[in-house]
Amino acid sequence: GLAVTGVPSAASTEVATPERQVTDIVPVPVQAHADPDANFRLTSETVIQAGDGTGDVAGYLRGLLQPATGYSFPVTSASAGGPAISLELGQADPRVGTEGYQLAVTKSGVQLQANTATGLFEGVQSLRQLLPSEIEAKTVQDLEWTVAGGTVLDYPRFDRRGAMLDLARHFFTPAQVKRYVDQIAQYKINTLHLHLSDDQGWRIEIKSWPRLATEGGKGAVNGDPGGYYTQDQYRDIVAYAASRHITIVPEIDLPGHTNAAQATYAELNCDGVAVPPRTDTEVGYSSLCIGSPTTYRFVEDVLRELAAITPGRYLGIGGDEAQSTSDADYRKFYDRVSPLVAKYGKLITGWHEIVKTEPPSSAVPQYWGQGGADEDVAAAAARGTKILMSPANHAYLDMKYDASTPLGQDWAGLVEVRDAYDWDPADLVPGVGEQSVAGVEAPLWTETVRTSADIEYLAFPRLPGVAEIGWSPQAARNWDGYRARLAKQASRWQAQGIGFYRSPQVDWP
Ligand code: TNX
Repeated sequence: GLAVTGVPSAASTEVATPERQVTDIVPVPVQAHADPDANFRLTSETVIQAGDGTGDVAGYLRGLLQPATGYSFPVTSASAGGPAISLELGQADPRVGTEGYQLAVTKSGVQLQANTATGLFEGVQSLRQLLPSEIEAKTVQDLEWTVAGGTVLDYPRFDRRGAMLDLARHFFTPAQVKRYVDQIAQYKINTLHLHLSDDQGWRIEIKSWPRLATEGGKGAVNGDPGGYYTQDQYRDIVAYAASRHITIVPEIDLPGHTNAAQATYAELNCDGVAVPPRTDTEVGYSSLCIGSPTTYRFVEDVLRELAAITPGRYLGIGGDEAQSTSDADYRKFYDRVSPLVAKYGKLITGWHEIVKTEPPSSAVPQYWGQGGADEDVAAAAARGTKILMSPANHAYLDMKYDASTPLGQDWAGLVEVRDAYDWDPADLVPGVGEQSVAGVEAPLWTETVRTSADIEYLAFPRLPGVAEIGWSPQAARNWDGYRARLAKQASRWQAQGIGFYRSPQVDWP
C-alpha cells in the first residue's frame, strides 16, 4: 500500500477527502476539532490494540471493519509500533464520565479512550462515521479507507436515550428486533423499551399463565399474524441488546390495554366471562377487574417472571389511557401493584398518567403529551421524580411526516424531520427543567407498521434527531447545522439497506 505516515504533503494529496469530518458526527459531539492534515488510512497492516478490559469492544469494532475492507484487523494487547486503532480504559478526561469518550485521529493511528466499555462503544459509533459510508457494506469494497482526522471529547446530556417498539399491535421477530437494536445503537441510544402487551396481543411467555402467549399472542391488528417470545428468546434479545450497550425495558400495559389477557383468561374479568379477542385499533375500552384478588395474583406472577429475566433496573407497568378504569380504581390498582415492582427488585416506569398515583421518586414517568402545563407532572418533578420525555408531537415515530405519508397516524399532528429535532426536553412542560428530565424516548407504535422496512421508513430520519436531543448539549445544536449533518448520513443508511424518508426539508445528496 501507499506509505502516508511522515509524508504530510504527499499524504494530503494521496488520501481522498473524507465524506464526513469529526464535526459532522450525529449526535454532534460536545467538542470536536477537525484536522484535515491528520487523516489516517486503514490498511491491511492496521491492528486493533486492545487495552485491559477492552476485548469485547475490540471484537465488536473488528466485526464492523472487516466485512467491507477485507482486512483482518488482528486484536493485539501490546503496541507493535505499527498503525493501530488503540482502545484504552481508565486514562480518559474525567469529564467523559461513564458513557463518554475521547477520540484522536492522527496520521499514525486512532486512539480511543474512555472510563468504561460503554464509553468505548459510544466512541466506536463516532469512529464509524469518520470512515467512507461503504464501511457499512457487507462485502469487500475496493477503496481508500480514510478516517477523518481530528479530536473529539464527548459525553451525553441525559442518562436515558431511548427508543420504543410496540410488539403488540404487530409482532416482530427476534431477528427484526436485533436489526433495530443495531440501527439505533449507532446513534448512541442506550435503552430499548419493548411494549409487550396490549389489547390486540400478548407477546411474552409467562409460565404460570401459559395461554397468555400461546393464545393471547395469536392476534395482531387487522387479523395479521401474531406471535410471542419464549422466555429464552427474550433473554437472547436482552443479551444481544446488552452487547450493543442497550438496556431492554419491558412493559406490560396495565390496567387498561388488557383485552388480549382478558380474552384468554375468563377469571381476569369481573363477570368471569372471557371477552372476545379484538384486532381493531380502538383504545381505552379494556380494564382489569380492580376489586378482584385474581387480578393481583395475575399481575404479581407476570411481574415476578418478567423481573427474573430482565437484568435492567426498570419494569414498565403501563398506566396510559385507562378510560375504563375509574380514577379511584386506578389509584387503588397502583397502590397494590407499585410495591410489587420493588418486591422483585425493580424500579417503576410507566406512562405519565401514573404520576396521579404518586409513585416513589425513583419511578420514571414517560411524558407523552404535547407540551404545556401539566400540574400532576410538574408536582411529580417537584417531588424529585425525573420525567422521560416523549412528546407525541415531536418524538412519536408513528406520526405521519406529511399528509401523503403512506404509514402512520396523525392524532398528534404531522411530524416532519424538523418537528422531531427542533425542541428542547427541558423547555416543554413548566416545572420540568433540565434537572427533572431523565432523558428522551422515541416510541414507535405499530398499528400501521408491519415490516422492518416500515419501521425504518418511520424511524429514519427522525430517530437520529431524537437521539441527538438526548445526547448533545442544547447549545451545540441547531436545525441548520443538523440538516447539513443529517444529509451526510444518507449514504450510510443506503449502505446499510435502510429505506429512509427523503424529507424535502433536507438537501440530500
Ligand atoms: C396512544 S401513546 C397510545 C397507544 C397508541 C398510540 C398511537 C400512549 C401511551 N398510548 O396505545 O398506540 O397512541 O399513536
